[in-house]
Amino acid sequence: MALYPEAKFLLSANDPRQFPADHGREVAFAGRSNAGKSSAINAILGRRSLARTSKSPGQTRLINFFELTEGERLVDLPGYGFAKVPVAMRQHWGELIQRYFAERQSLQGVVLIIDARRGLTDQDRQLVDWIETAPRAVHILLTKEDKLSRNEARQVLAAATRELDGRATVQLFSAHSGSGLEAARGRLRQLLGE
Ligand SMILES: Nc1nc2c(ncn2[C@@H]2O[C@H](COP(=O)(O)OP(=O)(O)OP(=O)(O)O)[C@@H](O)[C@H]2O)c(=O)[nH]1
Ligand SMILES: [Mg+2]
Repeated sequence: MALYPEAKFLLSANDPRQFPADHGREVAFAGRSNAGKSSAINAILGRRSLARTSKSPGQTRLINFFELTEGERLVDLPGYGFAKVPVAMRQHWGELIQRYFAERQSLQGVVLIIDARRGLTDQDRQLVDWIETAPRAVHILLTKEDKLSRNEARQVLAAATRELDGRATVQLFSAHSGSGLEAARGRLRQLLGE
């Protein structure tokens, strides 16, 4: 059975005034453009296409809120680091995400999606700093593990664990093969305080 069988799309926001009421608990999914955020959300919720995925980067342009149960939400943030996006739009996204992290009281934790083939980038490090403007948990999914050999996967995990040095929990994941899925589900429930 799906983890949250009643999960449904709530609204898209382009401006903090459009955010749903800041009550209850929510967990946000963040990461570079095309890293696999929307795919991870669908895999974790066991729903084929609740969050929209795409082969071309920069598809999630708004902050998308999903309701899991009453008072529990999951948030799909727009990806960063996509060079082809006009500067003004990139700035707008940056400000939107930064304000979201700075102001959102109901935000319990962030699942940071990182393409395991790239590892952590400077923008990912910057994001961890923004998230930590309030005391919040960060859980990292090193995704697309299916694209790596076992040995490569082990090395990426070791390097990320070493670098993060306790600031975040980290695991390997694949939305396609389902590896790491149960661990990610367990961590999501923890972050939501269940
Ligand atoms: N091999 C593999 N491909 C994946 C995996 N997860 C996502 N992808 C692919 O990566 C591409 C981007 O996935 P999305 O989930 O749309 O990525 P996103 O981070 O939401 O992208 P934006 O919304 O554009 O920022 C798609 O072509 C997916 O099929 C995975 O675990 N393994
Ligand atoms: Mg997306």
